[in-house]
Amino acid sequence: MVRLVLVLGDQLTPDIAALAEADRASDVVVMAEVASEAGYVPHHPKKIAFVFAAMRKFAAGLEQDGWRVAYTRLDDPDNAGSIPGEILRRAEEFGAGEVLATEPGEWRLISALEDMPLPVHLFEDRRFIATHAEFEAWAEGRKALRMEYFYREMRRKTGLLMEDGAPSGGKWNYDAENRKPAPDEVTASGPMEFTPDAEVDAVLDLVEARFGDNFGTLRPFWFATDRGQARRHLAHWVKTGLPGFGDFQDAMVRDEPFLWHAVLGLYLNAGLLDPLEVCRAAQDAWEAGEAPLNAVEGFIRQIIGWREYVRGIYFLEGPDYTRRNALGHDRPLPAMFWGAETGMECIRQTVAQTEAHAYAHHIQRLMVTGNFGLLAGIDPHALHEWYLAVYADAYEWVEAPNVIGMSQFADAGVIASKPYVSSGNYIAKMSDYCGDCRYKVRDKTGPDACPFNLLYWHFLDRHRDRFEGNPRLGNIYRTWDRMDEAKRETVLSEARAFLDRLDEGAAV
Ligand code: FAD
Ligand code: DLZ
Ligand code: SF4
Repeated sequence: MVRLVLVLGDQLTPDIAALAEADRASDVVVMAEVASEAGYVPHHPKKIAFVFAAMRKFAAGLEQDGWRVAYTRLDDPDNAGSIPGEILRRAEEFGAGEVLATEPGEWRLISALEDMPLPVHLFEDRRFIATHAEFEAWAEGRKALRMEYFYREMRRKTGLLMEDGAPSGGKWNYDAENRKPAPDEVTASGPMEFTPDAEVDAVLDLVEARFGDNFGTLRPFWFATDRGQARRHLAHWVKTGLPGFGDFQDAMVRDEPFLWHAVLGLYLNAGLLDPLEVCRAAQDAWEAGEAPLNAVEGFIRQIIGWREYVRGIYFLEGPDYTRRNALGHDRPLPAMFWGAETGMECIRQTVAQTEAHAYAHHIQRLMVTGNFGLLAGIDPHALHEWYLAVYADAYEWVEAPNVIGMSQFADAGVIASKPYVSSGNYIAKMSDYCGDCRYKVRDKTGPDACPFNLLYWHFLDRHRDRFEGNPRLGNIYRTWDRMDEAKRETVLSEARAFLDRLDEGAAV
């Protein structure tokens, strides 16, 4: 009997579980560009174009390898509009009685597949280092699920940067040498850019016609769209970006969106690159003396530590995770997140480059937009949907733990031991944004006070009951309490006035 083999837009890996279980002589691969996936949040046009172009090229590669592929384009008149709809249509067309699928990275699609009226065999996604069972076993009985300990397990499992059972260089973590402030000169050359070929161009036209009104600039489009290009980008970055990766990992520089960052998340998450191949390329560079250990360890930790850890949390915590709201925040997302005018230069820079490239680096996501969202009490679900829409590397399994957990503390501390909040000082130290801002980062109150300075205390004050006892925040509450009472009242009333302006939809 014919079986259908489902390959989703972020499963573009030749030996993905469902393909590995299938028989190319008799089974039919189903791939579909569908309105439901392209529209469940208003994805950035560059992200949609990347997914569709990479899907088309991957399907062509499968056909060359002898697979029968039933590929549906978005504008096919028979397009059923959803993944379940396409499966049913193709099952009827080919007389198929069952489906082989690799577990999707989102509860929404997992339950849609489980509810299908024909048998769907879901295979665990093997592109990750930790299996679900391994993560569950690690988490079992622990009071706190801290990434650092999980990361050490992953080092031992993969053997990356390990010598005779001990970490290379004698330390597990070289972060103390990383995270320097913004440099005077940016010497990294940025990601490798690829000129669209005719096939990619056709996708761009389609995306422009159908999703041109979504937030985000489609052209120039420069992403890699197949494995060969993604590997060339990786090799380029290992040479030009990796050596400076650790030092300037947290720095932010005006009009420099990429700095030394890898811009690999979108390729890893779609399946064009494998996490171990990427880590081995970094390790090889260290062994060849081409990159320092602090950079290579820091990078490998992001991939086999953070990336695996957040995935483990997503599946451990269950389908309600994106609805968590431990702090009861309910303010709507401000228009400046969609590009509306703002005097806050750090937000303007971060949103403008997000609009242009569907990219912002970690510290911009965490300490600029995320920090603002948390301090201002923005609804975490609205922020979750925003992050899911605007970044080319965003899929729920990786985005939600970062937003709901790490950035918004909406999971009540499953991921973060304290909320990632800061006043304007942190942004001033790590970036050159403040010099060009309508606000003054040194002003703690008054008409020009940096909004982060006001909102920081407002946040701590309104959540005092929850955070006062946190050992990492105790000193900060003591500083606040030592402040003159009149000054504290001025800070809080100016913060409230700022939030009122935000609620009125005024440009801030
Ligand atoms: P680099 O900074 O060069 O890091 C290398 C790689 O490490 C990344 O490509 C990524 O695969 C991995 N990595 C680093 N940090 C993390 C992390 N915290 N979680 C998972 N992987 C990590 N990452 C996504 O892949 N998709 C998302 O939707 C996403 N949303 C985020 C939302 C918020 C609020 C925050 C704070 C972080 C988010 N991250 C997300 C994590 C991180 O910011 C991105 O992986 C990174 O910025 C991607 O850029 P890069 O490839 O240049 O990464
Ligand atoms: C992100 C995305 C988009 C924009 N479009 C499609 C699509 O048309 N067809 C498809 O199979 N996958 C798409 N994807 C990726 C899915 O949304 C992704 O598989 C789920 O979010 C699970 O991670
Ligand atoms: Fe951002 Fe405040 Fe600096 Fe302006 S002064 S760029 S709002 S941190």
